[in-house]
Amino acid sequence: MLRCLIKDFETRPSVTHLLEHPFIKQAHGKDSTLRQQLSSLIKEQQEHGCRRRTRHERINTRKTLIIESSPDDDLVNLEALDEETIISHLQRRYGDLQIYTYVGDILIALNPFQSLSIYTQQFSKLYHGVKRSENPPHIFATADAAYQSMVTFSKDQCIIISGESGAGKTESAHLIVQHLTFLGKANNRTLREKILQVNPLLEAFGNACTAINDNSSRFGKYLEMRFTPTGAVMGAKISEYLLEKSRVIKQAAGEKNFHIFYYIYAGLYHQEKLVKYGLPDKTPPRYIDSQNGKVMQDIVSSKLYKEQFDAIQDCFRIIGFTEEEVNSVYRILSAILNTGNIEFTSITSQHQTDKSEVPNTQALDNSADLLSIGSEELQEALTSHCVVTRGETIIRNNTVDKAIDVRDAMSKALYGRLFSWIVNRINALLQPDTNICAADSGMNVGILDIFGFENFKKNSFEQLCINIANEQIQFYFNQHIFALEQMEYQSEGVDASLVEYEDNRPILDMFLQKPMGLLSLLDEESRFPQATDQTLVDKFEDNLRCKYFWRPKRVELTFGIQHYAGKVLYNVHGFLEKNRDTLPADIVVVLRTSENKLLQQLFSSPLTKIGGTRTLNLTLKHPNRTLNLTLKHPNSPNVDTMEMMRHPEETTNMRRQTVSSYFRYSLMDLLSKMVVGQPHFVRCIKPNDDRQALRFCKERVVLQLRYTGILETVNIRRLGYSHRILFEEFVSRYYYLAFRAHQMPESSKENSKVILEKAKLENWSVGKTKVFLKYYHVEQLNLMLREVMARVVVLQAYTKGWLG
Ligand code: AOV
Ligand code: MG
Repeated sequence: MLRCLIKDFETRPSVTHLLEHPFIKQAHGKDSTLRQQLSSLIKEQQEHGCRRRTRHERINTRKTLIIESSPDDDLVNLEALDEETIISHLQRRYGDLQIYTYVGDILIALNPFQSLSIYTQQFSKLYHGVKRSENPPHIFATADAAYQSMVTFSKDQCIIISGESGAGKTESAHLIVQHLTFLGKANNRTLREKILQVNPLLEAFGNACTAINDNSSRFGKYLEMRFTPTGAVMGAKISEYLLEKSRVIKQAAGEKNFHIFYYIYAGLYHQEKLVKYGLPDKTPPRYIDSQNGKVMQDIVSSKLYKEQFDAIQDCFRIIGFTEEEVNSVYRILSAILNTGNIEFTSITSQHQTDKSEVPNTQALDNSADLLSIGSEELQEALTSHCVVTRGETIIRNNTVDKAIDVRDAMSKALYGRLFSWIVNRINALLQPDTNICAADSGMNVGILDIFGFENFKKNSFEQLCINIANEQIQFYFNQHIFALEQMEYQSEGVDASLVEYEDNRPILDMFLQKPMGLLSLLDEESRFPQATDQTLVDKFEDNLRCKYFWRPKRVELTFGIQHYAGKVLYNVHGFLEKNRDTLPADIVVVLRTSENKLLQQLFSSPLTKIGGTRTLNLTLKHPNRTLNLTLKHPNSPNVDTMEMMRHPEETTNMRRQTVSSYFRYSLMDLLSKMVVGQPHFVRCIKPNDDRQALRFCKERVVLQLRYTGILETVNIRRLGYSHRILFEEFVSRYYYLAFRAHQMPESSKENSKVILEKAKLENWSVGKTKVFLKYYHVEQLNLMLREVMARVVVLQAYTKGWLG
């Protein structure tokens, strides 16, 4: 059957070269009409030129071009395996708008920077339970592989999408969710619709325009889709990681705040509701005015923001948020914008020095009103703080600078907690019925979409965390693709060529080791009240003596890191404060007095005592050696307790939790989720930095292929055995292929061989305890198994008389 790759004729500058495509060349019989169709398309193009057509013309002339999958689709099939061959191959494919290419079971996705018509229902149908090689590579095929594997073996799956900022991870994650909802057809249409609204809603709150990507993810997201034992979608659960809260109060030049602020401003402006939310209609609030007033024009004139606001309203409604909840969300967002507009002046009197006050209380009053708290109490909490010494409570004044810090800390806390609340609420609304689907049923597909590697002109603490997270994902990839596989060849006595790869473990150790890793040093320094940016960077320099760290001579307060993906210079300015992420107890106390139910919830979390450690042994195990992924972390797993509340009387015996210790915990939590599932990797590549369609910048692509280890991956996929299955598991999985259904053959090497021979597979190997398979074997076995199972079910139905 022909499989098609549909392309809009009008978007193609030229299709002449496609006549050279091997499939088109070989077309015969019925398929030769394809060649004719293509020739007429080209003729048409030559006659009409490549001008942009009108919408009407486009609809009338829309043609489809049909291309069969080819051996070219997988880099493993290339004859020569040098960098140049791989790159020209990818370049040619990209020119043909074939953005996807396989490396065995791994998918490479080149960002097309234009919308393609290959994600329709028609394509979803194509990529449904068929062999990968039957269709051209596609993100849907990866989703299908995960889904089929889950259904066949009731085993959790995990799709890990990686790539640098702007490479296409988030788009890929959407497409995977779209295809999984198609595959897991629930009778419950509403549920499917709800799941499809999750990403747009979260992106409104967690994504923002950066210098690299207009829709850059500023948080990490692990979305688990849950299915019934028969494979119908049942619900979803999101885990969020490390939202970049600092963006709420300040954005780098040319960047913006989180999308939602612009959406609500535009939406409320058009609904003439700005007054209700205390938002000024002429001058934009400081937090969203990084472009000196221009933003107001944008907001008012942008149809897009207004449409997005309407879309977000729909998302909330479809997912099941109540009107009251949504209204509370808008109130809190507006309160944050008003909070940012509170200004302070310094007053000095004889007795009190450096006291601050709020000269114009308009913004303060608005904020207090929206948060349903007293305006005076709020002012008090911003301009002073309580300290307890020897059992006595003393009130101290805040300087103007301190008051500004407290104000901004409050805004960040409000936004951070609101975001976590939205995630928790979505989880509650999309929770599957545990009677049908147990949480640990093995019927989950997790999709990881984090913030990609970043290297700006100026990089701060946020970039450090983002890049460490990417470092960790790269490590995970290496472990799976190289380390585990090769260790097993050796211990099982299987003859396979070893492939060398760049191990980024030393870099990761430099960050995460205790007590001398960079994050520990940062934590230690954060505990000293007298610490400064200078003392911090000196401490790094004194203690981090390895080739991945250096201190540039002429740039002050800066250090450099040689990451797996390149060199990055970090400026330590603000590291300590960002890491401490202090939220004064006085603010928490006043926010707790709110009459707003949602706000009460956000700040009602109980205090968690920190101290002691929890250890998690990740299951990346090998018979001879457990991979050293044992991580210890302060036992503070609750997002709601992320920002510690420090009531003066409760500060004793408690170590404050810092962002970096929470981050360390988050990484571990994420890994622990990922390792339970069978991984599927999608490597997104950014073909150019100008976001131009069809521009393939060789140097940029080569760099990404190098640091992601694609060349080595091609090698190991060609030479190695990506699937190693214990005889016991192999026989119990596949005995249907060689034995009768009622026979229960012994789980032995011999029986494993019988099955492999009966299945007519070649190039496999057997070790001491395991069967060693190439990536394509598993797919073949699973397909055969599904066919046999289907026959068995039909047979049983006949024998039982169900089918007459
Ligand atoms: P990212 O998630 O990898 O960056 P995105 O998924 O946001 O990158 O992609 C960036 C932009 O590239 C999108 O907004 C689209 O315009 C375009 N794009 C990506 N993939 C496709 C596709 N398959 N089809 C059409 N356009 C695409 V970041 O979150 O910044 O790390 O942090
Ligand atoms: Mg993203």
